[in-house]
Amino acid sequence: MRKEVVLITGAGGEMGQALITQLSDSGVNNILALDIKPLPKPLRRRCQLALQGDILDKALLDRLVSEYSIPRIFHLAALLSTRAEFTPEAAHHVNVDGTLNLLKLAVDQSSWMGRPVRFIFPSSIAVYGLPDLETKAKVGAVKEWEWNVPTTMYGCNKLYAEHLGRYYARHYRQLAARQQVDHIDFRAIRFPGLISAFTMPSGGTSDYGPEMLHAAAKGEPYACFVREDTRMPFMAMPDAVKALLDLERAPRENLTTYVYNVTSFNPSAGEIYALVKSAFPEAQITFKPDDKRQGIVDSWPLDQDDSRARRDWGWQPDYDQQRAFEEYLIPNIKRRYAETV
Ligand code: AKB
Repeated sequence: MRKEVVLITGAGGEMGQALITQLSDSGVNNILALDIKPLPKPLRRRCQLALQGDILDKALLDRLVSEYSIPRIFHLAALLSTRAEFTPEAAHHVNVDGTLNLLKLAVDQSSWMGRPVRFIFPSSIAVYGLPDLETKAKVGAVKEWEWNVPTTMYGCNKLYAEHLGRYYARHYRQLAARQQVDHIDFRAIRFPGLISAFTMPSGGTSDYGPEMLHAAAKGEPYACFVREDTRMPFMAMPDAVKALLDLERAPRENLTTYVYNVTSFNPSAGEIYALVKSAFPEAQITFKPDDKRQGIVDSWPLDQDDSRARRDWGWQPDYDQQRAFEEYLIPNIKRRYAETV
């Protein structure tokens, strides 16, 4: 018999690490972690199996189908927005072809198990694209169906992957003599920028928030690559994991869409600076906007309207801005770097 596992791709990324920790703390002991890089040792211990491998490696994915029963997939692997602009075609491979491979794996799994596979997909604020700052200020919090005209390869990839998920969930092989629907129970969340106390992002464009904070805690100088008045939504990592798990647990009949915005607070870069400075008065932070990366953040909305998530599956963040900084970020970051100094 095949062993039942929860598959997490991109397991070594920021969200993957936080998700593995939360799942294993809650007693889940059958995690199959997949990442292109080796998983840090403390996390490996929390997984049934930690595989180093590529989501583009179809032979590897076929092997997983033959060896494991996989009713739940958290497909987190992606190349983020800044990195993707340096190698757009490679990003397309990972973000789109990789997702297609995972959707196909889910279809195969579902055929073997005779029930739908729950497929949880983190999408992003990057699927939105606003033409200029005037429009950004005017539209405020965007709804899921508005301004779906991304300017980045990553944003295009995430938006298309959402459509692929919807297609596989509802229309897959629609001309087949006996179309089998309900292969995949696809659920996606459009996240804002994320801030973790324990890990650092890499390759994203919302990275200025966490970078400013971690640099201050380490006593390193930091030049913020966006203007002080730049505003976009952020979320503390525990809330991001909570969103993934809450949506995963939500009864299907309550869900009215495949894709949900979630958000919690939306500080300007100057406000993040003020919060960081009050916790670390010695922080050496300057603002040195990079026009190109600035342009990407300027194209993202200043807030996301998450009323659908609140209505359909009771979404509610635990951390507003004050609680995120005072109770989660600052104390944990101080402890973390005090231990390593
Ligand atoms: C990025 O900056 O690319 C990501 C995102 C907003 O999805 N953090």
